[in-house]
Amino acid sequence: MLVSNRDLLAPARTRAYAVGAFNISNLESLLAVTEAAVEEKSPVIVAATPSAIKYGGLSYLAKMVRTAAESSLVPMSLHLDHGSDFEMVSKCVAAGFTSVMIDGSFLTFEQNVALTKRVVDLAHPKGVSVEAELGRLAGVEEKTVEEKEAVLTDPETAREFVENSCVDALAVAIGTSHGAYKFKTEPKLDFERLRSISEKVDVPLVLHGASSVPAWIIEKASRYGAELKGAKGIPEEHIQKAISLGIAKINIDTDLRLAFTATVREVLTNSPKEFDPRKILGPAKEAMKEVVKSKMRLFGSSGKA
Ligand code: PGH
Ligand code: CA
Ligand code: ZN
Repeated sequence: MLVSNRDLLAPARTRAYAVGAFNISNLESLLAVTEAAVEEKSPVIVAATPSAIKYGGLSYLAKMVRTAAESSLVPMSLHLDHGSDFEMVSKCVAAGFTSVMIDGSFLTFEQNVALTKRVVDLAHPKGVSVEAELGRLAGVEEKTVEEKEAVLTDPETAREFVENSCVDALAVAIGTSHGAYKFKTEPKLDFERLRSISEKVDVPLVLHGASSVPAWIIEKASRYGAELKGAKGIPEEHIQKAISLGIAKINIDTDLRLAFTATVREVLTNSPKEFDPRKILGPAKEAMKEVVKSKMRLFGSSGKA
């Protein structure tokens, strides 16, 4: 059965682990996430962005995830990631999503509160939980957010935001960004800011843009022709520290894409006679699954299902 993020995240915050939210857009990525959760006995959040929904179809994705939840016996939620507007959220709630994010990070504080509150009023009576974003992450989203447009989350504003919007979880900006190119120099997160937000806000906090961009995946992809010079992510120690300071949900997309692409390239290079999609996508799914499993161990959610 699908549960809401509220059900998944409440024990995570009090027991100092985090639940991974993994972006899916097709059968292979969903199988990778589901099989990883079953093998790790981990709660899991299956996340779909508006662009994933455009790609896979709302009804296809929602029904596929429902099937995954019915056959897997681990607590799973179906979450709208970076919901763009009220209409998108309404459609997803109607399609059976158990959790939604409304991304008002480009609005003013008042507009963001008002939109989030409107989503909360729609979602809560249906048992659907709501995540909002305060501050603004840089990087690849529906449209790219330039570095100079990024805004870190102010702790006192965060307290006010949660109080006024009645939101269930808050995505914070502390120096991460979306995509494979997070830092030009050394990785740096603002842990003091996170500590202070954590003290003021009692809903679970969410870390977006949390992919580590592992060197070994970049090397493998590059060996088979990928061009990913300068790719850099969040070191795993930073992730653990963030969890200890109150992060209870961690979003991962880029690392799955990289694992998928590196393996597709490897198979196509090493087996030029192969043309069965299952023989190409099957190994790519396995590679994504291994990444998801290692995240669950890193986040401490393994064995918590
Ligand atoms: C994310 C994913 N999705 O909402 O925040 O971030 O690009 O670091 O995987 P990454
Ligand atoms: Ca945003
Ligand atoms: Zn995100």
